[in-house]
Amino acid sequence: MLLHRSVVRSKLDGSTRARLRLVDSLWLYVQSAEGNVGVMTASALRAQMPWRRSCQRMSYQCFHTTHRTDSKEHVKVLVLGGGSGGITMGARMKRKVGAENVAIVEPSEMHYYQPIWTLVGAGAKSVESSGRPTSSVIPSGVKWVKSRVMEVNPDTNSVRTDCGKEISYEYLIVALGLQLHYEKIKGLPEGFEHPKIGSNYSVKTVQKTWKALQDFKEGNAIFTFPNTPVKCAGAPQKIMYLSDAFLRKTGKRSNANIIYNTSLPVLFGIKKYADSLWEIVKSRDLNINLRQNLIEVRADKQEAVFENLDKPGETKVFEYEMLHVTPPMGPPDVLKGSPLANEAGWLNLNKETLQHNVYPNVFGIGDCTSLPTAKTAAAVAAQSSVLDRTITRIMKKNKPDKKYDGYTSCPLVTSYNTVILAEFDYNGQPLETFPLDQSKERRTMYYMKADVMPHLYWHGLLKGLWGGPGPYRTIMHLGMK
Ligand code: FAD
Ligand code: UQ1
Repeated sequence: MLLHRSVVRSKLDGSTRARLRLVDSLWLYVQSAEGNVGVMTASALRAQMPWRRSCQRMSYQCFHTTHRTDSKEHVKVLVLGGGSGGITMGARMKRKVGAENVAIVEPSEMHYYQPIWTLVGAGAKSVESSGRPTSSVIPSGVKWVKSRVMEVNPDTNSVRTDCGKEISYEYLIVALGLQLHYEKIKGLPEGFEHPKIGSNYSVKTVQKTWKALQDFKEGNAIFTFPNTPVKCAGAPQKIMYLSDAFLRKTGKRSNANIIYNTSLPVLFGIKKYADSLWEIVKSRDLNINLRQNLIEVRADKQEAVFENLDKPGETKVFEYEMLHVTPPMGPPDVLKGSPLANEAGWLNLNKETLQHNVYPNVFGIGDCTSLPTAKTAAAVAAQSSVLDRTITRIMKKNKPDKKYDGYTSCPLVTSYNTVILAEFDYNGQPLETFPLDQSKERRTMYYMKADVMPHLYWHGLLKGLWGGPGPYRTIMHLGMK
């Protein structure tokens, strides 16, 4: 159960037996002696509990069980991470080897459909609609190991969890997602305790975006894109288009200077869609500054500091009335420096088969991988059907025969009723599902993004029944060149 911060505070008063667990550098899950669980910021917690000043440096503690369990278990197929990729592969592997032979390691009580956070930040959907209990998405009969993986030892085919459990496996599927690094921006994450700042990238801060937008009076509305790989590279600018539309709708647009400060040298990586986006940007009077990287937020003064990536040492301070932060991102800590990672820390996979380049019984899917394509749930869908096939072949001692082409998709929300549906492959070539020009803003695509995709996610992808639009693309393009 998640409790409001203030409730957590009151529950904690006098409760020295509260158990704490660092979720990221900002948020802590807190479990009081009565067993209630909540989240609060690290700084708020330090203020509450001076005897725990070092909590930010605390090691992870086993959260879900009262005592550490130094035990051993074995499973045929072990899945690390119960996000989009992990649940999807759990469902597919259950069909392959039987539920009793599959386990998923995932610490979170809630599973979120992250793509809808773009619309939550703009007030078009509720945050509640984005989450379901993890227990409800774990395929029935599959074991849910409610812990965090702390160490992966592919040489001994085993992993260790924060509860001290050692789990050995025959086949390992790594689906750990990526890690958000708000703390790499000076002044964050504490800055989120102030108003006028939000971030659609975390369930903790997405409603703050909507609040900042509603409270907007006059001044700069600034949207950022960091100097790292990100998931859904379109999301940092989708919220800008939605904010622009909201301010127009509420008659405040003439008071607003809308600015998109991006670390990238381009607005969007695929020219066909970038051309359309530049047209929109020009027609809606949006200011795009390339190669500008957010390095500091002075939330008390409503100031954001950017470095010019082309002129080292040159920084610029912007005042803001609203700031949307897309945080730096990177591979999960547990992978970085492990034998499974490449030099950059991402899971070292064969980009066509999704089999590990060094350990043949290890596979991966999604944001944690080295696959050189845009990190999206749409990519996870396409990867899942290839990975299913690869693992099946490997289990039968055959060579993988199906190849992932890098398919990924980004529904670029450009207003409260239009979307440009970008779809492309490893070569950056458009790979469009529908037999029409998807670089045009379309209402049908908005409907698909807002109302169809969530169903496809919960009832198709997570059940292992949706492997991406590949087969439909072929049918829809029959008879076309
Ligand atoms: P996740 O779904 O993030 O799952 C990773 C899981 O691993 C998490 O549940 C986490 O708790 C768990 N985990 C992490 N560390 C450990 C550990 N040590 N031990 C055990 N478990 C661990 N995609 C689209 O296709 N279309 C969109 O329009 C779109 N829009 C987006 C908008 C926003 C604002 C965001 C944030 C994302 C968007 N995405 C979109 C991206 C999409 O949500 C991700 O690409 C997708 O969820 C990746 O799946 P994954 O399984 O790799 O990672
Ligand atoms: C998709 O498959 C998918 O995963 C379920 C998404 O994530 C939410 C998407 O945003 C998109 C666009 C796809 C691709 C599906 C079609 C029908 C083009």
